[in-house]
Amino acid sequence: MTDRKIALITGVTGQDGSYLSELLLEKGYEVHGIIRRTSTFNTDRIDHIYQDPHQQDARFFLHYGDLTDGTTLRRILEEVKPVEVYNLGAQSHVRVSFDAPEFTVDSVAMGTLRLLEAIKDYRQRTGIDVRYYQAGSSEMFGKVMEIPQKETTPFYPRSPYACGKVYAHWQTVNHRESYNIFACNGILFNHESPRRGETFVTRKITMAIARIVAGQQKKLYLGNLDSKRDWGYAKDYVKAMWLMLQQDEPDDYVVATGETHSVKEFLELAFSHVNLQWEDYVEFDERYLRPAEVDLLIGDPTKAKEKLGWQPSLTFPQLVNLMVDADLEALGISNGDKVQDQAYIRHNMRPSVN
Ligand code: NDP
Ligand code: GDR
Repeated sequence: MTDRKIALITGVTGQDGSYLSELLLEKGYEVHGIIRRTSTFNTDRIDHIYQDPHQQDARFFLHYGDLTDGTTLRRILEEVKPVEVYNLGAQSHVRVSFDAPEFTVDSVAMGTLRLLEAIKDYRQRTGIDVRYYQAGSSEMFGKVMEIPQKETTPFYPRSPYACGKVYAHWQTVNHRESYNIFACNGILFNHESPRRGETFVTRKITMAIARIVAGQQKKLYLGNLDSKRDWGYAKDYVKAMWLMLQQDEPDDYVVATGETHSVKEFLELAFSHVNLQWEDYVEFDERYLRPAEVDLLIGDPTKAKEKLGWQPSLTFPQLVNLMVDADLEALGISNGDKVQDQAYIRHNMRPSVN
């Protein structure tokens, strides 16, 4: 038996799972993550913290499992004996959720129920208290009912993904109220980073910019440029998850920056960081439109600030620049001057004057 805290994370291979693992390891936790078997490796984001489990002092372990497989979730809980469980696993792409609604809802909604039920039974059998974090989303607010959106704003989900998250939210509240489980819902607004999945709009843009500068891509095809999002930095947001589970009482919190920007504004800032004009590269493709769009998200993080002492650390322009620079660096292009030169040389374009 060890004295250190043990945490279990679903979705450990994702953007947030990787940052949360790093945070918990820094805090001295033993961290267990659930990964899915895939035909190609999908552990890029956590390879740098992977430890050989045979190592004496190993504190990071991976287990095969899936939120659609309740038996395995139960077995992993029994084996790992966590005191904190972070449920980050999901088919998390909103557009894709319209194409694969059943799988999306199975992982997002039923997956949450399976995990909560497993925790309930595990706690009853062992007497070990488990604190639970549910990865809720601003997508649950969907159609604008109130601006800014806060914990009390009514939900109006606009996609299978968001409908699944609303179910997961209320099921989490229900397990808290029915069985006295320390269960928290984080209602997190969009959060991005250099580890963001490559088909979400921010990363799609910053990767395209790097490729354009490197001469590997000519056009960037996007859908709706008018929707507005409250974009923050993922590394900050995983801190809020952890903070929620360290409070005296379980509760639900909006985590957001309190600012909103359109996709167009993101494009403007990101392209101008490398002295290019987005209008020269971006083309419309209707396949990226959603059957129902969420037009405007802007969160009110007052409760998280006051009760958790949480703060975002980056401004919107800093986040955009950080992401562009990281994608440039991944292609071996490291600073603004070089960027301007390379763009000029490879495309024979005139660098923009502003
Ligand atoms: P990612 O898409 O980067 O990661 C999702 C993770 O879930 C991956 O590890 C993925 O595994 C795993 N996963 C997918 N399906 C299953 C399944 N059936 N069983 C177990 N695991 C599964 O998401 P993020 O890291 O960006 O987000 C983390 C969570 O927070 C998600 O639940 C997301 O819906 C939610 N969220 C995200 C926000 C954001 O802006 N990033 C905002 C609000 C909520 P694999 O690598 O094998 O695909
Ligand atoms: P979102 O993020 O749907 O808010 O969900 P995404 O980056 O996919 O879309 C943001 C906005 O950009 C518009 N858009 C495009 N989106 C994508 N992916 N690809 C495009 O080519 C494109 N063109 C325009 C979209 O229409 C949308 O308005 C993310 C996910 O991480 C969810 O899991 C999470 O719950 C929410 O954020 C909060």
